[in-house]
Amino acid sequence: MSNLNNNLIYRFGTVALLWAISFMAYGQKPAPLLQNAYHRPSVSLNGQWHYIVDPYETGYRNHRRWEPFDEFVNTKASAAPYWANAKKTAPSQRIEYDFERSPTLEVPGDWNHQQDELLYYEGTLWYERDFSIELQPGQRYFLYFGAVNYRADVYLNGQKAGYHEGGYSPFNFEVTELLKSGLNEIVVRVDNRRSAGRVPGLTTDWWNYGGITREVKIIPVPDVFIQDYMLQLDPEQPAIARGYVQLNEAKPGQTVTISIPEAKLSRTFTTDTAGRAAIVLSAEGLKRWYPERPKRYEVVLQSGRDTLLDQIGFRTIQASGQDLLLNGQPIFLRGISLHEENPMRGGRAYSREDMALLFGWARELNCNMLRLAHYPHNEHAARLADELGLLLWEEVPVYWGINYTNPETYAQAEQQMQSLVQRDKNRASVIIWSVANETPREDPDRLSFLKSMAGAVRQLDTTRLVSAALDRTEDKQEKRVTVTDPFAAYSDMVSVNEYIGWYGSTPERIPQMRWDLSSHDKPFFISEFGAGALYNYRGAREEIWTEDYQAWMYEETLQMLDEIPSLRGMTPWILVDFRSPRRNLPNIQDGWNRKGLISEGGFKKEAFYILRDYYAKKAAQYRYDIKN
Ligand code: GCB
Repeated sequence: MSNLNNNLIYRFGTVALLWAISFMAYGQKPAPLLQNAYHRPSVSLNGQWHYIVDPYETGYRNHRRWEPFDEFVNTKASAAPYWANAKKTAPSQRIEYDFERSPTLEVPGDWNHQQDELLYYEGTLWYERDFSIELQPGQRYFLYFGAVNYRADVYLNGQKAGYHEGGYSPFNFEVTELLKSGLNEIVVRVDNRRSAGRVPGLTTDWWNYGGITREVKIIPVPDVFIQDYMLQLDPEQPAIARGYVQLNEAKPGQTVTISIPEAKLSRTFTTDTAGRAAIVLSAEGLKRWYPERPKRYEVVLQSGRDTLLDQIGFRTIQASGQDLLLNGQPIFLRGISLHEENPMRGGRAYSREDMALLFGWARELNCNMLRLAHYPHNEHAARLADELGLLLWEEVPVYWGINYTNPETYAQAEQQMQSLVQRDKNRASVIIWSVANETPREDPDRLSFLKSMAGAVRQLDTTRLVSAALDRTEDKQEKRVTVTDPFAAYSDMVSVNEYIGWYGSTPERIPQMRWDLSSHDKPFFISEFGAGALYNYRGAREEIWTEDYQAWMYEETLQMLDEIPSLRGMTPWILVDFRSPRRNLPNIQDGWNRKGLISEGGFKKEAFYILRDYYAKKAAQYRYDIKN
């Protein structure tokens, strides 16, 4: 064989080998999400992490071929990838990064608010820290992230644990083989660039906070452990709580015990060949969860060496004709929309305290409900809402013009929905899964996209309602408003973003509008309306951006909406002013969307009190007995 041929075979073989290795190293997706990671004992990796800003991806890609080092570099032999976390060992050694001498950022936390020069940064940033752990025999270990926006590539001791996409979803990797007793090094590459195929896509009306925005921890579990469970009242037979427990292994004949000690309930079930045990419990003696009496029970799940605790409230939610029934009784949702942002500190909200601040304001507003817009919020939100008695609408960022024809975009959207349902499906507060916000109704691809999303959610959870925030249809001549979006037919509650008097007209127009919802025999919900106002800017009510204009808009809108017979609730836009790179009017917006009822400094605007009083009236109108 000629040298040339030999050379080609050699080259081809090398390429194939590298490709095979790269696939192993590069292709690892997260392990199935642990149910109730919240209550599992863990080792926290929160705190100060070193960081390197890397806009040109020097630590990630070959500078000529622009390929990720993941695909062809053996970390042991090369210091180039930043995850090698190389340290100089000889005087002449050239290494052009050094985590140890780099500054630090707090985790959890977005990078935008921790360093002035990172306020608008969108790109790659590397995080690194050391930690110590003592491994126990017979245990498995998972590395858990509450959320990283948007893509995370995670390396433990120089090896790739895996990658994850989706900026608001929890994920975990099994790292039993990568961890060692004693000192370990973790490096995370975070990339928060907007892109057309991502979810959300290129544009949003909120800040694209980057970084490890939620907690990081290592969770030990026994060899055989409780991977997942669900326990909810059966909406059709509310005297029964149903669900399942799924072990991580497909092991039949394993026993699983569920107890609710306070109710003196305890039953043992046996797993089938899939390692799954169907659960049926009598719920007759259980007090129901209501916003006014958010009763939760401690539930203990035990199988083999694994024991898990949860706090679960029991309630039903149904749409029946034009009514929403909570525990079988009609309810009106006195809501408000919310972004996951703590304006007082600045940046993404991530802690229980952050959520307590926001929820406290919502309670002052006489709310019994919140719309967590437009993406999954941190887990404290649903946990705290369970505790305080606030109902929740939870959503994924299928927002405006994402790519409705790209199968990868769909897979990403469904994945985000699945992990949200997986995380929050045992929370009494969550009553609505929203699959989208303001998506183009005329686009048939979008309709198939949303229908598939709704189908996927219903497969995972049959105990809650599915909806999406749609656009209204306005006949300008006739002054008639309808909902013609075909997705309304697939939604359990017809929800629209309204904005008459703000977008396309002024508030004088509001009293002239007639709503025609005769084609929808479903509960009707206003998922948004609002007007921008700068706190303490006062003037004539016709003067845009004044508190007076916003207050006028609220008065007119509430009067108009109150006339709609099927209206069963609303979440006006929005509780607090929030940062948005789209809002550039000097001295008024300065980078903030001003539709908040509260300013970024925590001051209440006039419209806050108008909505508060309206909600007090609605609460009196929709009284129900707390029977059980
Ligand atoms: C909307 C969007 C929301 C925006 C809001 C606004 O309809 O759903 O994300 O922030 O309008 O202020 O324009």
